[in-house]
Amino acid sequence: MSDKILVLGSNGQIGTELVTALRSGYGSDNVVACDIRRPDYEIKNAGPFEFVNVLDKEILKAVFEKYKPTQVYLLAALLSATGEQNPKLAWDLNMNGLLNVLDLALVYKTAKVYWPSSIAVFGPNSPKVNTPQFCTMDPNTVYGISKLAGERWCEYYHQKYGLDVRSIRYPGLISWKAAPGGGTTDYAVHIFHEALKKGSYSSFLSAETELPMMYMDDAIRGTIQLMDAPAENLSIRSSYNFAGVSFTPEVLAAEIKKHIPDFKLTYSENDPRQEIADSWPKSIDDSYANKEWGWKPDFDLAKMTADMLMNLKK
Ligand code: AKB
Repeated sequence: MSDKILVLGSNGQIGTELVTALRSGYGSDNVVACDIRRPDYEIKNAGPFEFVNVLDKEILKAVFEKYKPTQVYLLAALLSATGEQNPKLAWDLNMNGLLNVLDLALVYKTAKVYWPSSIAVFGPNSPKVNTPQFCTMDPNTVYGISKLAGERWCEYYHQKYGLDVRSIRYPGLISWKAAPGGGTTDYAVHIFHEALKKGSYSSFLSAETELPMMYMDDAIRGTIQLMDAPAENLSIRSSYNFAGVSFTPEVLAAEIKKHIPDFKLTYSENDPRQEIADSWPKSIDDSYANKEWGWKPDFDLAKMTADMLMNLKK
């Protein structure tokens, strides 16, 4: 039987690129993009699309019934900054969306489910440098709380019901194809657009705020690598630590200046996202991902910066 894949939340920053990558591996007709919003032209015309709200159980069930997916990627979520503006909606979407999908995956015997977690599961009392897979986790954003609870549910469905659910704790993701959707790490995408457009950028995070980040090419490759890994190699069914590069706004600006020498970075003060960033790790220890499914990032800061600027200029 050939694979049939549902990508729920296909229009977001990750979904836009994941759908394209999955379609090139599994064939366009076998990857169904699903979102509450109209898809962009490229995705709509390259393969099947369905309007799906993951909180609408009837519509979600109808899509499972129609396609009988062998794999489901659930990407629909509210991120850290937007989540703080609407905590109840963030909890509802991030938690009940996940439970709806896990339940239907059991009913329809979906072979594998993918659900993204985040570095937001860590909090002020987690170790900041090389944050380990297992440590104190006291997230203080609704997004982080929902991701940590979601991780526990994923592990629970695996242990109790044998569901093959896999997950990664994404760092901030940097990409040029689709905009990020309301996170604390978004400055690291905006900065590239503004550097090219205006030659300057005002960062909402302070000069020395170091955060774990990753280029989208690495994130997509790692996600598919985890989903392709033999189940018996995977000891973690909550979510894997996953590292790319770590940098501060100041260090990123210095790298951009190598391409745009007149680029100027300034800083805005009193942004609520600063407090969120201060509660997150600076860098991540991803040795479980490395040992169990061979994870190794390909893009360092210099390579990522050059690739971003080259593609955005086009
Ligand atoms: C956010 O900033 O909320 C996200 C994340 C790190 O999960 N990019």
